[in-house]
Amino acid sequence: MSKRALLTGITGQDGYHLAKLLNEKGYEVYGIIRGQQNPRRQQLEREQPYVKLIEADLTDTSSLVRAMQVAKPDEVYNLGAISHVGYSFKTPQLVADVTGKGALNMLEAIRETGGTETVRFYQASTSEMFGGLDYNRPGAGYDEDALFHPRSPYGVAKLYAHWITKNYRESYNMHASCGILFNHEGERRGLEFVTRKISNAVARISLGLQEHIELGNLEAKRDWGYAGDYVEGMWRMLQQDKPDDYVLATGETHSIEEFLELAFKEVGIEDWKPYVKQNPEFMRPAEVDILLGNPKKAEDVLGWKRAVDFQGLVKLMVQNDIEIEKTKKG
Ligand code: NDP
Ligand code: GDR
Repeated sequence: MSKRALLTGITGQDGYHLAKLLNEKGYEVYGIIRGQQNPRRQQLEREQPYVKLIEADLTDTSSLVRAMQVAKPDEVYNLGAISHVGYSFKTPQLVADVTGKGALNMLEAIRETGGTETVRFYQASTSEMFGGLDYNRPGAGYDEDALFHPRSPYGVAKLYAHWITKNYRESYNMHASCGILFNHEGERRGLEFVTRKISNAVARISLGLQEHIELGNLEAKRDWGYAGDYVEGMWRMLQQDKPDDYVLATGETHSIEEFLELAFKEVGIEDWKPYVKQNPEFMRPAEVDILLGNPKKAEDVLGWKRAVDFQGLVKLMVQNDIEIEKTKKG
């Protein structure tokens, strides 16, 4: 009998990679999709016809209960969220409802359908729960025991989701694990995130389709890995006998400027500065200046290690966007 998995956030970056991985592992994959006409539905149905879609919304527990009844999953991966940190300052209450309380709604749907002892649950926690090294300086990077100090409505909502997941583990003996994932990127990253915004702009500039790119803070540093590597870590967490929390990260940190430099070099441009304008619109009311993760526990216990390095990631993203833009152009 093949295992069954239910994913929220199926139309997002990680939903794509995780559904692909689970399908390759022989799972029956179910995904919840929201909205009466989700613009990403057609592409998903074309590219991943093996995913069975169920209409539901993280803010509507009754729809999640129905999704549980239809999918009858062995594993639930809660990837759904309003995930853009900058946007969370504009819609903080919505973000609390979806990104924070949505996790509680999913946990309750599991309980209401009798899955407390049988269903394994993954919560997509984040490095945004830490506040940047100025606030809390673990020399070797943030690990599972580092102090939290979220700096955005998104980070605060995720911290609630993180703790309610731990609480359900402790209260009801649920197999519920949190992956504290540092930034992970790739071909499927939304264009609103800085790495994809840059790789897309660099591709278009190199093809003569765009003149410059407007960005916010160029000095921020992030621990950037490849999304395809990180979904393997999520799956491994749910295969452990005991639930637990794990950091997934590369253990390296790089600035936006470093990303720009490598991305422009990939298309033969040595000096990126004339192509980049700073726009205060993309600055945040509070910033996380630097993130660096320590993935030792995941490496030791899960045997997980990232495969794609920073240089490889930038190259992969720029080349992917060049192909996409060329196809559009031609
Ligand atoms: P994306 O922004 O690409 O995807 C978010 C998903 O959530 C989309 O499928 C979206 O669906 C869905 N969603 C939004 N609102 C609702 C709702 N009300 N009900 C149900 N689904 C909803 O995120 P990623 O794939 O990059 O990330 C996956 C998860 O991991 C997120 O929770 C994110 O916060 C977290 N995370 C991501 C990291 C990263 O670097 N990528 C790092 C750490 C954590 P729709 O098509 O309807 O908009
Ligand atoms: P982040 O990713 O906030 O780390 O959250 P994002 O790519 O949005 O920002 C990274 C850094 O780049 C700076 N920046 C800009 N960001 C965006 N989006 N657009 C710009 O034009 C721009 N210019 C500079 C930001 O200020 C920031 O310092 C991502 C999301 O996937 C979260 O859901 C996830 O939890 C964390 O990663 C880990």
